[in-house]
Amino acid sequence: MTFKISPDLIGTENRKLEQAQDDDYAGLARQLDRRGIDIEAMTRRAMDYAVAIPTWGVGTGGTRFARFPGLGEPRNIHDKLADCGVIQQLCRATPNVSPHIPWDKVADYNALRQEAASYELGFDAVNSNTFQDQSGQKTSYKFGSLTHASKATRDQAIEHNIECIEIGQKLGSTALTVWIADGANFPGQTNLNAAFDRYMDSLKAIYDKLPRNWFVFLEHKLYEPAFYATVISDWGSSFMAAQELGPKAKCLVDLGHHAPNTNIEQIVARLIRAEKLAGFHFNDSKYGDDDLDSGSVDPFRLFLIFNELVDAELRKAKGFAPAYMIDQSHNVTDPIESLMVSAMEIVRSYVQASLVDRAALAAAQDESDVMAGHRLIKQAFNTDVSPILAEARRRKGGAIDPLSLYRTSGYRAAKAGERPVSGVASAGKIGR
Ligand code: AFD
Ligand code: MN
Ligand code: MN
Repeated sequence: MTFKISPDLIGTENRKLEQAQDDDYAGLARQLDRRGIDIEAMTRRAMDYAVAIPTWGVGTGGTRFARFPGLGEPRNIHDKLADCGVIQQLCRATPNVSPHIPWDKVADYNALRQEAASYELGFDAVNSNTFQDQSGQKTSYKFGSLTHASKATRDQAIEHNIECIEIGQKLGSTALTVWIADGANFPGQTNLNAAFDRYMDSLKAIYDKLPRNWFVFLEHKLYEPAFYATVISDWGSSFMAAQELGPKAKCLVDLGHHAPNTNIEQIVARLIRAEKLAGFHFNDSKYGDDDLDSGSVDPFRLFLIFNELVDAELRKAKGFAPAYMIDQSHNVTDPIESLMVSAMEIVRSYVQASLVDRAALAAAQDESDVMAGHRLIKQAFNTDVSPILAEARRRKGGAIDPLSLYRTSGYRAAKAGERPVSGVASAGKIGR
Protein backbone atom coordinates (compact mmCIF):
# COMPACT_ATOMS: atom_id res chain seq x y z
CA MET A 1 0.00 0.00 0.00
CA THR A 2 1.55 3.29 -1.02
CA PHE A 3 1.14 6.39 1.09
CA LYS A 4 -1.45 8.94 0.02
CA ILE A 5 -2.50 12.25 1.57
CA SER A 6 -5.99 11.68 2.94
CA PRO A 7 -8.84 14.05 2.06
CA ASP A 8 -9.62 14.09 5.80
CA LEU A 9 -6.31 15.79 6.50
CA ILE A 10 -7.18 18.51 3.98
CA GLY A 11 -10.50 19.01 5.80
CA THR A 12 -8.89 19.15 9.24
CA GLU A 13 -6.13 21.53 8.22
CA ASN A 14 -8.51 23.77 6.25
CA ARG A 15 -10.81 24.09 9.24
CA LYS A 16 -7.96 25.57 11.27
CA LEU A 17 -7.47 28.29 8.67
CA GLU A 18 -11.07 28.90 7.68
CA GLN A 19 -11.81 31.85 9.91
CA ALA A 20 -8.74 33.82 8.86
CA GLN A 21 -9.42 32.96 5.23
CA ASP A 22 -13.05 34.17 5.44
CA ASP A 23 -11.88 37.35 7.09
CA ASP A 24 -9.19 38.08 4.48
CA TYR A 25 -11.55 37.22 1.62
CA ALA A 26 -14.23 39.58 2.94
CA GLY A 27 -11.65 42.37 3.33
CA LEU A 28 -10.40 41.92 -0.23
CA ALA A 29 -14.01 41.74 -1.49
CA ARG A 30 -14.68 45.18 0.01
CA GLN A 31 -11.50 46.61 -1.48
CA LEU A 32 -12.27 45.24 -4.96
CA ASP A 33 -15.90 46.32 -4.70
CA ARG A 34 -14.74 49.92 -4.27
CA ARG A 35 -12.85 49.47 -7.55
CA GLY A 36 -15.95 48.05 -9.26
CA ILE A 37 -14.63 44.48 -9.32
CA ASP A 38 -16.74 41.50 -8.29
CA ILE A 39 -14.53 39.17 -6.25
CA GLU A 40 -16.72 36.18 -7.07
CA ALA A 41 -16.01 36.62 -10.78
CA MET A 42 -12.28 36.65 -9.98
CA THR A 43 -12.56 33.53 -7.83
CA ARG A 44 -14.33 31.75 -10.67
CA ARG A 45 -11.52 32.74 -13.04
CA ALA A 46 -8.96 31.37 -10.59
CA MET A 47 -10.93 28.15 -10.32
CA ASP A 48 -11.03 27.74 -14.12
CA TYR A 49 -7.33 28.35 -14.73
CA ALA A 50 -5.06 25.35 -15.33
CA VAL A 51 -1.36 24.86 -16.00
CA ALA A 52 0.27 21.53 -16.88
CA ILE A 53 3.15 19.90 -14.99
CA PRO A 54 5.96 18.24 -16.93
CA THR A 55 6.60 14.73 -15.69
CA TRP A 56 10.33 15.53 -15.44
CA GLY A 57 9.57 18.43 -13.11
CA VAL A 58 8.92 16.19 -10.10
CA GLY A 59 12.41 14.72 -10.31
CA THR A 60 15.36 16.60 -8.88
CA GLY A 61 17.21 18.43 -11.62
CA GLY A 62 20.85 19.39 -11.68
CA THR A 63 23.35 21.72 -13.20
CA ARG A 64 26.22 20.91 -15.54
CA PHE A 65 28.30 20.41 -12.41
CA ALA A 66 26.33 18.13 -10.16
CA ARG A 67 23.02 16.69 -9.24
CA PHE A 68 22.08 16.19 -5.62
CA PRO A 69 19.24 13.68 -5.55
CA GLY A 70 16.45 14.29 -3.09
CA LEU A 71 14.96 11.75 -0.74
CA GLY A 72 12.19 9.58 -2.09
CA GLU A 73 12.39 11.00 -5.57
CA PRO A 74 10.37 9.33 -8.31
CA ARG A 75 11.95 6.30 -9.94
CA ASN A 76 9.68 6.06 -12.97
CA ILE A 77 6.57 7.47 -14.61
CA HIS A 78 4.34 5.72 -12.05
CA ASP A 79 6.03 7.51 -9.14
CA LYS A 80 5.96 10.74 -11.13
CA LEU A 81 2.21 10.47 -11.62
CA ALA A 82 1.77 9.95 -7.88
CA ASP A 83 3.78 13.12 -7.16
CA CYS A 84 1.91 15.13 -9.80
CA GLY A 85 -1.28 13.81 -8.21
CA VAL A 86 -0.31 15.40 -4.88
CA ILE A 87 0.25 18.78 -6.53
CA GLN A 88 -3.19 18.60 -8.13
CA GLN A 89 -4.80 17.28 -4.94
CA LEU A 90 -3.59 20.24 -2.89
CA CYS A 91 -3.51 23.09 -5.44
CA ARG A 92 -6.28 22.14 -7.90
CA ALA A 93 -4.68 24.08 -10.72
CA THR A 94 -2.63 21.36 -12.44
CA PRO A 95 -5.00 18.73 -13.88
CA ASN A 96 -2.64 17.69 -16.72
CA VAL A 97 0.85 16.31 -17.05
CA SER A 98 3.15 16.65 -20.02
CA PRO A 99 5.08 13.44 -20.73
CA HIS A 100 8.58 13.15 -22.10
CA ILE A 101 9.43 10.32 -24.46
CA PRO A 102 11.41 8.09 -24.11
CA TRP A 103 11.79 8.88 -20.37
CA ASP A 104 8.14 7.97 -19.74
CA LYS A 105 7.87 5.02 -22.10
CA VAL A 106 5.69 2.10 -20.93
CA ALA A 107 4.33 -1.07 -22.51
CA ASP A 108 0.66 -0.20 -22.07
CA TYR A 109 -0.42 3.42 -22.61
CA ASN A 110 -4.11 2.74 -22.02
CA ALA A 111 -3.18 1.47 -18.57
CA LEU A 112 -1.04 4.57 -18.02
CA ARG A 113 -3.98 6.77 -18.98
CA GLN A 114 -6.14 4.96 -16.43
CA GLU A 115 -3.45 5.26 -13.81
CA ALA A 116 -3.25 9.03 -14.39
CA ALA A 117 -7.04 9.28 -14.21
CA SER A 118 -6.95 7.61 -10.79
CA TYR A 119 -5.07 10.75 -9.64
CA GLU A 120 -7.55 12.96 -11.54
CA LEU A 121 -4.83 13.69 -14.10
CA GLY A 122 -4.92 13.83 -17.89
CA PHE A 123 -2.13 14.24 -20.45
CA ASP A 124 -0.98 17.43 -22.08
CA ALA A 125 1.48 17.94 -24.97
CA VAL A 126 4.01 15.15 -25.58
CA ASN A 127 7.68 16.19 -25.60
CA SER A 128 10.04 14.42 -27.95
CA ASN A 129 13.69 13.95 -27.08
CA THR A 130 16.36 13.96 -29.74
CA PHE A 131 18.90 15.77 -27.59
CA GLN A 132 20.25 12.59 -26.01
CA ASP A 133 21.28 9.23 -27.37
CA GLN A 134 19.15 6.35 -26.17
CA SER A 135 20.45 2.84 -25.73
CA GLY A 136 20.17 0.79 -28.88
CA GLN A 137 19.90 3.84 -31.10
CA LYS A 138 21.47 3.39 -34.57
CA THR A 139 23.06 6.80 -35.09
CA SER A 140 24.15 9.50 -32.63
CA TYR A 141 22.70 12.96 -32.03
CA LYS A 142 26.08 14.35 -31.05
CA PHE A 143 26.08 16.62 -34.10
CA GLY A 144 22.36 17.18 -34.37
CA SER A 145 19.06 15.40 -34.91
CA LEU A 146 16.33 16.83 -37.11
CA THR A 147 18.94 19.06 -38.79
CA HIS A 148 21.85 16.60 -38.85
CA ALA A 149 23.95 16.55 -42.02
CA SER A 150 23.26 12.82 -42.39
CA LYS A 151 19.86 11.78 -43.72
CA ALA A 152 19.91 8.55 -41.70
CA THR A 153 20.13 10.52 -38.45
CA ARG A 154 17.44 12.95 -39.55
CA ASP A 155 15.15 10.05 -40.45
CA GLN A 156 15.74 8.45 -37.08
CA ALA A 157 14.76 11.73 -35.35
CA ILE A 158 11.68 12.09 -37.55
CA GLU A 159 10.64 8.52 -36.70
CA HIS A 160 11.01 9.28 -32.99
CA ASN A 161 8.71 12.30 -33.28
CA ILE A 162 6.13 10.27 -35.18
CA GLU A 163 6.28 7.64 -32.45
CA CYS A 164 5.65 10.42 -29.91
CA ILE A 165 2.49 11.39 -31.79
CA GLU A 166 1.30 7.78 -31.74
CA ILE A 167 1.94 7.51 -28.01
CA GLY A 168 0.25 10.86 -27.43
CA GLN A 169 -2.86 9.68 -29.25
CA LYS A 170 -3.15 6.76 -26.87
CA LEU A 171 -2.75 9.12 -23.91
CA GLY A 172 -5.34 11.61 -25.13
CA SER A 173 -2.87 14.40 -25.99
CA THR A 174 -3.41 16.74 -28.90
CA ALA A 175 0.00 18.32 -29.31
CA LEU A 176 3.64 17.47 -29.89
CA THR A 177 6.30 19.82 -28.52
CA VAL A 178 9.57 19.79 -30.42
CA TRP A 179 12.67 21.25 -28.87
CA ILE A 180 15.97 20.41 -30.52
CA ALA A 181 19.45 20.93 -29.19
CA ASP A 182 20.76 21.24 -32.74
CA GLY A 183 23.16 24.01 -33.60
CA ALA A 184 26.83 24.85 -33.69
CA ASN A 185 29.51 25.54 -31.11
CA PHE A 186 31.98 26.90 -33.64
CA PRO A 187 31.68 29.35 -36.51
CA GLY A 188 32.20 27.20 -39.57
CA GLN A 189 30.71 24.10 -37.95
CA THR A 190 27.48 24.28 -39.95
CA ASN A 191 25.94 26.24 -42.75
CA LEU A 192 23.36 28.35 -40.93
CA ASN A 193 20.73 28.27 -43.66
CA ALA A 194 21.32 24.68 -44.77
CA ALA A 195 20.66 23.60 -41.18
CA PHE A 196 17.40 25.55 -41.14
CA ASP A 197 16.38 24.06 -44.50
CA ARG A 198 16.96 20.56 -43.13
CA TYR A 199 14.87 21.47 -40.09
CA MET A 200 12.04 22.49 -42.40
CA ASP A 201 12.21 19.25 -44.37
CA SER A 202 12.18 17.18 -41.17
CA LEU A 203 9.35 19.17 -39.63
CA LYS A 204 7.28 18.86 -42.81
CA ALA A 205 7.56 15.07 -42.56
CA ILE A 206 6.39 15.23 -38.93
CA TYR A 207 3.67 17.79 -39.68
CA ASP A 208 2.22 15.49 -42.35
CA LYS A 209 1.67 12.83 -39.69
CA LEU A 210 -0.25 15.08 -37.29
CA PRO A 211 -3.76 13.81 -36.64
CA ARG A 212 -6.64 16.12 -37.60
CA ASN A 213 -7.05 17.90 -34.25
CA TRP A 214 -3.34 18.00 -33.37
CA PHE A 215 -0.78 20.79 -33.23
CA VAL A 216 2.98 20.84 -33.26
CA PHE A 217 4.57 23.34 -30.88
CA LEU A 218 7.97 24.66 -31.94
CA GLU A 219 10.11 25.63 -28.94
CA HIS A 220 12.89 28.10 -29.64
CA LYS A 221 15.94 28.54 -27.46
CA LEU A 222 18.71 31.10 -27.75
CA TYR A 223 21.64 28.93 -26.74
CA GLU A 224 22.74 25.79 -24.93
CA PRO A 225 23.92 23.18 -25.66
CA ALA A 226 24.86 24.90 -28.92
CA PHE A 227 26.71 27.97 -27.76
CA TYR A 228 27.48 29.67 -31.07
CA ALA A 229 24.27 29.22 -33.07
CA THR A 230 21.11 27.31 -32.24
CA VAL A 231 19.03 26.32 -35.28
CA ILE A 232 15.71 27.54 -33.82
CA SER A 233 17.25 30.26 -31.70
CA ASP A 234 14.49 32.82 -31.42
CA TRP A 235 10.84 33.56 -32.06
CA GLY A 236 11.74 34.88 -35.53
CA SER A 237 13.09 31.51 -36.65
CA SER A 238 10.27 29.72 -34.88
CA PHE A 239 7.68 31.97 -36.49
CA MET A 240 9.20 31.56 -39.93
CA ALA A 241 9.06 27.79 -39.54
CA ALA A 242 5.50 27.82 -38.18
CA GLN A 243 4.30 30.06 -41.02
CA GLU A 244 5.82 27.80 -43.63
CA LEU A 245 4.49 24.62 -42.06
CA GLY A 246 0.86 25.69 -41.78
CA PRO A 247 -1.96 26.31 -39.30
CA LYS A 248 -1.19 23.31 -37.10
CA ALA A 249 2.28 24.65 -36.27
CA LYS A 250 2.65 27.25 -33.54
CA CYS A 251 5.41 28.87 -31.51
CA LEU A 252 6.01 27.87 -27.91
CA VAL A 253 7.53 30.42 -25.57
CA ASP A 254 9.76 29.07 -22.81
CA LEU A 255 10.45 32.14 -20.68
CA GLY A 256 14.07 31.16 -20.00
CA HIS A 257 14.96 30.78 -23.66
CA HIS A 258 15.67 34.44 -24.31
CA ALA A 259 18.53 36.83 -23.71
CA PRO A 260 18.30 38.66 -20.38
CA ASN A 261 16.02 41.72 -20.51
CA THR A 262 14.24 40.59 -23.67
CA ASN A 263 10.74 42.04 -23.79
CA ILE A 264 8.96 38.69 -23.74
CA GLU A 265 5.50 40.20 -23.32
CA GLN A 266 5.97 41.98 -26.62
CA ILE A 267 6.93 38.73 -28.33
CA VAL A 268 3.79 37.22 -26.83
CA ALA A 269 1.70 40.11 -28.16
CA ARG A 270 3.11 39.67 -31.65
CA LEU A 271 2.52 35.91 -31.66
CA ILE A 272 -1.06 36.44 -30.52
CA ARG A 273 -1.58 38.90 -33.36
CA ALA A 274 -0.23 36.36 -35.86
CA GLU A 275 -2.39 33.56 -34.35
CA LYS A 276 0.80 31.63 -33.75
CA LEU A 277 1.09 31.51 -29.97
CA ALA A 278 1.24 27.82 -29.02
CA GLY A 279 1.64 28.41 -25.32
CA PHE A 280 4.25 28.54 -22.60
CA HIS A 281 6.89 26.81 -20.62
CA PHE A 282 6.83 28.87 -17.43
CA ASN A 283 9.90 29.38 -15.28
CA ASP A 284 11.94 32.31 -14.05
CA SER A 285 15.51 33.38 -14.60
CA LYS A 286 18.12 35.99 -13.87
CA TYR A 287 20.76 35.24 -16.46
CA GLY A 288 19.61 32.71 -19.05
CA ASP A 289 17.85 29.36 -19.13
CA ASP A 290 18.12 29.20 -15.35
CA ASP A 291 14.89 27.20 -14.95
CA LEU A 292 14.13 28.83 -11.61
CA ASP A 293 10.67 28.70 -10.05
CA SER A 294 7.99 30.75 -11.78
CA GLY A 295 7.60 34.19 -10.24
CA SER A 296 10.52 33.69 -7.85
CA VAL A 297 12.83 36.34 -9.34
CA ASP A 298 10.74 38.67 -11.47
CA PRO A 299 7.01 38.31 -10.74
CA PHE A 300 6.32 41.61 -12.52
CA ARG A 301 7.53 40.15 -15.80
CA LEU A 302 5.22 37.17 -15.36
CA PHE A 303 2.38 39.58 -14.64
CA LEU A 304 3.11 41.61 -17.79
CA ILE A 305 2.97 38.46 -19.89
CA PHE A 306 -0.39 37.61 -18.34
CA ASN A 307 -1.49 41.17 -18.97
CA GLU A 308 -1.14 40.45 -22.70
CA LEU A 309 -2.82 37.06 -22.34
CA VAL A 310 -5.83 38.38 -20.44
CA ASP A 311 -6.13 41.25 -22.89
CA ALA A 312 -6.29 38.72 -25.76
CA GLU A 313 -8.71 36.49 -23.90
CA LEU A 314 -11.13 39.29 -23.06
CA ARG A 315 -11.19 40.72 -26.56
CA LYS A 316 -11.58 37.17 -27.89
CA ALA A 317 -8.52 37.36 -30.13
CA LYS A 318 -8.82 35.02 -33.10
CA GLY A 319 -7.06 31.67 -32.74
CA PHE A 320 -6.12 32.39 -29.13
CA ALA A 321 -5.93 29.13 -27.15
CA PRO A 322 -2.53 28.90 -25.45
CA ALA A 323 -1.32 25.75 -23.73
CA TYR A 324 0.17 26.50 -20.32
CA MET A 325 2.91 24.41 -18.80
CA ILE A 326 5.64 24.75 -16.18
CA ASP A 327 9.19 23.88 -17.23
CA GLN A 328 11.64 24.19 -14.33
CA SER A 329 14.62 22.40 -12.90
CA HIS A 330 14.46 21.98 -9.13
CA ASN A 331 17.95 21.59 -7.78
CA VAL A 332 17.80 22.73 -4.17
CA THR A 333 14.13 22.37 -3.20
CA ASP A 334 11.63 19.54 -2.94
CA PRO A 335 10.22 19.53 -6.50
CA ILE A 336 6.66 19.04 -5.23
CA GLU A 337 6.96 22.18 -3.10
CA SER A 338 8.48 24.15 -5.98
CA LEU A 339 5.78 23.07 -8.39
CA MET A 340 2.97 23.85 -5.96
CA VAL A 341 4.33 27.33 -5.26
CA SER A 342 4.99 27.93 -8.96
CA ALA A 343 1.48 26.88 -9.97
CA MET A 344 0.08 29.24 -7.34
CA GLU A 345 2.30 32.09 -8.58
CA ILE A 346 1.12 31.53 -12.15
CA VAL A 347 -2.55 31.64 -11.12
CA ARG A 348 -1.71 34.73 -9.06
CA SER A 349 -0.39 36.52 -12.16
CA TYR A 350 -3.47 35.48 -14.12
CA VAL A 351 -5.85 36.85 -11.48
CA GLN A 352 -3.81 40.04 -10.99
CA ALA A 353 -3.87 40.64 -14.74
CA SER A 354 -7.63 40.07 -14.67
CA LEU A 355 -7.96 43.02 -12.25
CA VAL A 356 -6.68 45.56 -14.79
CA ASP A 357 -9.39 48.05 -15.68
CA ARG A 358 -9.13 47.56 -19.45
CA ALA A 359 -11.52 50.35 -20.42
CA ALA A 360 -9.69 52.88 -18.25
CA LEU A 361 -6.35 51.62 -19.59
CA ALA A 362 -7.48 52.04 -23.20
CA ALA A 363 -8.73 55.55 -22.40
CA ALA A 364 -5.42 56.49 -20.75
CA GLN A 365 -3.52 55.18 -23.76
CA ASP A 366 -5.79 57.05 -26.19
CA GLU A 367 -5.14 60.27 -24.30
CA SER A 368 -1.40 59.56 -24.00
CA ASP A 369 -1.80 59.80 -20.23
CA VAL A 370 1.34 57.84 -19.49
CA MET A 371 1.20 57.86 -15.71
CA ALA A 372 -2.49 56.95 -15.59
CA GLY A 373 -1.87 53.91 -17.79
CA HIS A 374 1.13 52.84 -15.78
CA ARG A 375 -0.76 53.28 -12.51
CA LEU A 376 -3.60 51.04 -13.69
CA ILE A 377 -1.11 48.29 -14.44
CA LYS A 378 0.71 48.72 -11.14
CA GLN A 379 -2.49 48.88 -9.11
CA ALA A 380 -3.46 45.44 -10.44
CA PHE A 381 0.02 44.04 -9.86
CA ASN A 382 0.20 45.42 -6.33
CA THR A 383 -3.09 43.85 -5.27
CA ASP A 384 -2.57 40.87 -2.99
CA VAL A 385 -4.97 38.31 -4.44
CA SER A 386 -3.88 35.50 -2.09
CA PRO A 387 -7.36 35.20 -0.50
CA ILE A 388 -8.87 34.64 -3.97
CA LEU A 389 -6.34 31.91 -4.75
CA ALA A 390 -6.95 30.21 -1.41
CA GLU A 391 -10.71 30.43 -1.86
CA ALA A 392 -10.48 28.90 -5.34
CA ARG A 393 -8.44 26.01 -3.97
CA ARG A 394 -10.77 25.46 -1.03
CA ARG A 395 -13.90 25.43 -3.20
CA LYS A 396 -12.31 22.83 -5.47
CA GLY A 397 -11.44 20.59 -2.54
CA GLY A 398 -7.81 21.66 -2.30
CA ALA A 399 -5.81 23.08 0.57
CA ILE A 400 -6.03 26.64 1.86
CA ASP A 401 -2.29 26.40 2.57
CA PRO A 402 -0.86 23.64 0.32
CA LEU A 403 2.75 23.98 1.40
CA SER A 404 2.10 23.64 5.13
CA LEU A 405 -0.32 20.81 4.54
CA TYR A 406 2.20 18.96 2.38
CA ARG A 407 4.82 19.28 5.11
CA THR A 408 2.38 18.17 7.80
CA SER A 409 1.33 15.15 5.74
CA GLY A 410 4.76 13.51 5.84
CA TYR A 411 4.41 12.56 2.17
CA ARG A 412 8.10 12.93 1.31
CA ALA A 413 9.30 10.95 4.30
CA ALA A 414 6.83 8.18 3.46
CA LYS A 415 8.08 8.10 -0.13
CA ALA A 416 11.68 8.00 1.06
CA GLY A 417 10.78 4.71 2.72
CA GLU A 418 8.84 3.38 -0.24
CA ARG A 419 11.34 4.40 -2.92
CA PRO A 420 14.76 3.15 -1.88
CA VAL A 421 17.69 4.83 -3.60
CA SER A 422 18.66 2.60 -6.49
CA GLY A 423 21.32 4.77 -8.06
CA VAL A 424 19.33 4.91 -11.29
CA ALA A 425 16.52 7.17 -10.17
CA SER A 426 14.71 8.72 -13.09
CA ALA A 427 15.34 12.32 -12.34
CA GLY A 428 14.65 15.77 -13.64
CA LYS A 429 16.11 17.68 -16.53
CA ILE A 430 19.83 17.19 -16.41
CA GLY A 431 20.12 14.16 -14.19
CA ARG A 432 18.71 11.54 -16.45
C1 AFD B 1 15.47 21.35 -22.20
C2 AFD B 1 15.13 22.58 -23.01
C3 AFD B 1 13.67 22.89 -23.10
C4 AFD B 1 12.78 21.70 -23.15
C5 AFD B 1 13.16 20.63 -22.15
C6 AFD B 1 12.40 19.36 -22.33
O1 AFD B 1 15.88 23.69 -22.55
O2 AFD B 1 13.29 23.77 -22.09
O3 AFD B 1 11.45 22.07 -22.96
O4 AFD B 1 14.53 20.34 -22.24
O5 AFD B 1 12.59 18.77 -23.57
O6 AFD B 1 15.71 21.71 -20.88
MN1 MN C 1 11.07 24.21 -22.18
MN1 MN D 1 14.88 25.20 -21.15
